[in-house]
Amino acid sequence: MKKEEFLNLKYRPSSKDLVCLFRVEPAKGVSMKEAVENIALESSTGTWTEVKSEKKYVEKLAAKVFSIKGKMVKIAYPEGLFEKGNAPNILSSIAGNIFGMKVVNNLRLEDVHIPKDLLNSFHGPQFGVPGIRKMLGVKSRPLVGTIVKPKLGLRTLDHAKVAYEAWRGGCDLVKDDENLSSQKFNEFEDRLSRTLEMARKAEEETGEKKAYLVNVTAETGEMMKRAQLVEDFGGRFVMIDIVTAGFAALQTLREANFKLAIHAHRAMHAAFTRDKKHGINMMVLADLARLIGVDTLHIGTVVGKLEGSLEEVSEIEEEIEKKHVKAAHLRLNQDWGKIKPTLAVSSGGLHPGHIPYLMKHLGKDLVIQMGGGIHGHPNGTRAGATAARQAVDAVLKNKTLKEYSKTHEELAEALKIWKVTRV
Ligand code: RUB
Ligand code: CA
Repeated sequence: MKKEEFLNLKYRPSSKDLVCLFRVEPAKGVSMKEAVENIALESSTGTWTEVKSEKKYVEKLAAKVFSIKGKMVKIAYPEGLFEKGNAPNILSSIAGNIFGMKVVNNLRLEDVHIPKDLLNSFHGPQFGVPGIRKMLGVKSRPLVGTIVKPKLGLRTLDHAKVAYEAWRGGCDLVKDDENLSSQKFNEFEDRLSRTLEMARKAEEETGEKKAYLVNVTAETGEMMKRAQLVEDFGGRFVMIDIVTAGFAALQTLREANFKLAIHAHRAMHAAFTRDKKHGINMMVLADLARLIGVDTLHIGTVVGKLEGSLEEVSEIEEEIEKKHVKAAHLRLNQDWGKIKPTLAVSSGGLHPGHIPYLMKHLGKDLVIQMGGGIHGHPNGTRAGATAARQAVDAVLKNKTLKEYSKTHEELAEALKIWKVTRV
């Protein structure tokens, strides 16, 4: 097949096509036409030269560049190019060799639209937003979570105690940090049993449901053994670092159908999502996470310690939480059909003073998660968790944090050291 045949601006994608939105910057001396033809062929059926082994029937599977607007390019991929229910396989085509091609100076995969049959070959979240709310008995307010800090180094009993204090003070969720697995100072099984014991104690004392998001990230076989332990010990949740563990591992975990919700941490994503010209937009990672089936996913905070604009973070939240997603700034439309919504998590550098901003811009279907912003409270973890819940209550009661802190001591103490972000 000739290179030119991979470009057809008259082509209208069918409902069976997977569509990708790319931002393309051709290399010096290379035309846009040349660059996009090469992207389409390398990411579907072609290679750098025409081959004699080609058959007429292969042509039907060729990708087609059908829209070029400035640097933004849309390519349609026939569904038959992909194996159903195989996330790594999809990525090896649409996010594979093309990033290293010499014909492009920069190339970024901004979004992907997944056709119905391919979509339905994945599990999607087991619980989703309604399932998580039901599990925790929280109807409409944002959930409050924390990460046990120091992120590494705490011994098991101290870890469990910090978790207890956080739940007792008002956290719904307590999670491990992304780099805690089963190090010598805090081994998995002992941590799991001691921390779940504390969750139960906090549940009895507060009358609220509590969840421990224990990190099962490990070599796949080991990860599965750990997830099984969580189920056996009566846990409700596991967490996994979806980028470092990989999409295949995530599929294995999801498709085992443990009676456990899956929390997705995205550590390492910024190595390929941060550069606005090259790599992969967080939107694509969010699509894959929902498709494979995580129940909660980190999406960014806008105001916290890590990078991400309000526009980007809000668009990602819509992508994972809505049933019908309209095309936007750097987003393609998507009908999620039967796939449940994933609950968005804002985390990273947050404290109670950020809560009015987060609830105004990201709504109530949100986990507000703070590590330093709870354990750094002048009176300790329990007071920190209480201050976070008070900040949520203040917003729900239409009060400013300043007003509410007059009658809520923990919040008042928090606001003495951390400022309120303007809404
Ligand atoms: C939270 C923390 C998490 C980040 C990850 O700790 O460091 O690992 O949320 O980033 P703290 P992201 O609340 O003390 O900052 O959520 O952007 O993936
Ligand atoms: Ca998408």
